[in-house]
Amino acid sequence: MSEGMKTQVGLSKSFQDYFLIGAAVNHRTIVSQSELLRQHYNSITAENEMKFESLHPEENGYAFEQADRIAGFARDNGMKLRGHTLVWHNQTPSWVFEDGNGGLAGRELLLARMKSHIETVVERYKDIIYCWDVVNEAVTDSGEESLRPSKWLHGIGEDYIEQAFRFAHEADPKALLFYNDYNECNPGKREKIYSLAKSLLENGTPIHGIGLQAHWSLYDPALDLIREAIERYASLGLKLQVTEMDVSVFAFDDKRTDLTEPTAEMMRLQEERFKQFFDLFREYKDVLTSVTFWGAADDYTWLDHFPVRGRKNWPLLFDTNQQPKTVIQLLMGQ
Ligand code: HAH
Repeated sequence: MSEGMKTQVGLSKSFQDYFLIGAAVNHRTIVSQSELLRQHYNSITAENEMKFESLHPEENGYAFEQADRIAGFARDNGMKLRGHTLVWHNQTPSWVFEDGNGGLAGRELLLARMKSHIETVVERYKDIIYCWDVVNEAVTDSGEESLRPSKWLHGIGEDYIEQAFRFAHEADPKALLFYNDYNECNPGKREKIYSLAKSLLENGTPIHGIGLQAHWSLYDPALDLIREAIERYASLGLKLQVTEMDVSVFAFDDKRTDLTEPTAEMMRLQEERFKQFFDLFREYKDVLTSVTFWGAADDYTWLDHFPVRGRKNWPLLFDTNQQPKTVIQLLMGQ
């Protein structure tokens, strides 16, 4: 066998002619799931370690250690790294929005802080991070308003999104810059995201893609709505990435907490859904450049706590023992 040839075939290898296969990792899972990650994934995203509150907890102090470890894991293993995320209303420390005298930071101060944060972080990882979620979740889920009321919007104004993309582009002109959001297939929210991206393009903002988080379930969204969302976003000429996929075994309003393992019916439905999603994704390989899961295996998922406290979920392709679910054979047999 020639040098460099992989002896073990993995999921990402099976999809090498289509798109990258990624997983969110954290400082624990790059240890506890390292073999699984190496075998099956060719892209990673830091679940929390590159968010504002993790990297920049105080104005004059950055904390790079855990993010550096994740960047190192990607470098050591020849994996792609997605950056997540520069500007978001959550997991951002309160000092950012304060003026230090008991008042709120004004527009110029906020813009200066945003610029300096983006420059520092993007420049630090520009050798390995090839794309960034520049702005996360800026759009409302429902109602007339398009932009979510947030401290960024309130303090800077509607152009905060465009400013963030410009700062990121200046810091690394080669990085691909994404707008990322959830409920991205809901027709009402889809149109708001579409209009936002369209107006950014029209005023010359350096945006290159839309991230579809894809926090889905056995029941939602319907396949037709996923296809419509892909078509709609792709019509802007932007690249698309599935950035945070998981397939919850519970319907949105299901609050049951009694299960210690998924039912056979849940696994059957999940397999069917994954199969449908990947058949669809393959059809769009020219616009869809990466499919990232928000975790690598069911032994760790953020959905174990959210939105029902203490309830376990089984939303990923590998089980709690990091063994492939049966759907993996179907996906890899293509
Ligand atoms: C995502 N939000 C975030 O982008 C990601 O950074 C985080 O780790 C998990 C999920 C999804 C979301 C949310 O946080 C709250 C309500 C709905 C959806």
